[in-house]
Amino acid sequence: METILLEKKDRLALVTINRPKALNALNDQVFSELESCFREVAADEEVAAVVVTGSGEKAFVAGADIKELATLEPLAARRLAERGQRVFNLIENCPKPVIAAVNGFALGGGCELAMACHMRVASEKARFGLPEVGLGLIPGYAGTQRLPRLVGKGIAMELVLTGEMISAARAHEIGLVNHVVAPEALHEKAHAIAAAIQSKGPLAVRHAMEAVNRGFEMSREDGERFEAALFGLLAGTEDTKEGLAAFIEKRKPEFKGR
Ligand code: CO8
Repeated sequence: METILLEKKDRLALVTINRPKALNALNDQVFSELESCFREVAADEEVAAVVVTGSGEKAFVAGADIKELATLEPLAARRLAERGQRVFNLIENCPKPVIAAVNGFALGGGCELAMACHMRVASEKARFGLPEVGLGLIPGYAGTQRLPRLVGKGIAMELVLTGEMISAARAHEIGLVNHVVAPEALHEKAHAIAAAIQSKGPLAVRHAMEAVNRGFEMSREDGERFEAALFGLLAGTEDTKEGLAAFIEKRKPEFKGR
């Protein structure tokens, strides 16, 4: 892979979008490689969590590659949007928790990529926005769908219609990011969240993610039914028995992922 760096260490996969000269803009190659990368980490039993970040000091991802967009006919543009949505859905549905470590500009497709991750940690230097309307476009990688779900319809509408760029502090205030930290503490914070998750029962983590993700798109009643079904499934596993026994015996659980 040329545009994505994939490093694995201590059960954590670090995925770095690596086109720093173009502020890590998402072109066709980035999408292909991002897709392969997420298929690999999803299938790798040694990987328990994933952190996604951008290469260089300046940008997480400054959006879709505008030079590539400028050449597109309507049908090709629609196909490109659908393909990007598919890849971002793959990230959202990754069975391992995916944390965006937003180190700089997260604009347009970059903000949409961060929103497709399960959690977002931002450097104080990060900037967020969906500036597409200023280019005569609209967000095309599900930004119009994920942003209102994260921050509410009114604030999402304002950000989408004005294309305004907001600070990390404002992103935190509206619930777009979970934490804002000093730039030098960004990876440490993302890794600490990943480590906290890694210490828990892996099957429970996977089912909890599925309950939140899928339940979010269902009616309340269906979501509760789905949660109860997953709860029942888990109850038959060795991990659940181990977790409960460890509490009663006042010791640390040893989860095996089965
Ligand atoms: N695409 C391609 N190249 C880019 C992009 C981009 N999104 N952003 C920056 N670059 C390139 C610049 O062209 C420049 O290259 P060069 O040195 O060859 O001229 C290099 O990166 C550095 O950028 P700047 O000189 O502009 O750096 P500044 O520090 O002056 O500015 C900004 C940084 C503010 C981030 C500025 O680069 C900028 O505004 N970038 C564009 C941000 C943007 O509008 N993003 C949204 C793009 S549209 C989108 O994401 C749509 C998603 C849905 C698509 C659906 C599929 C059809």
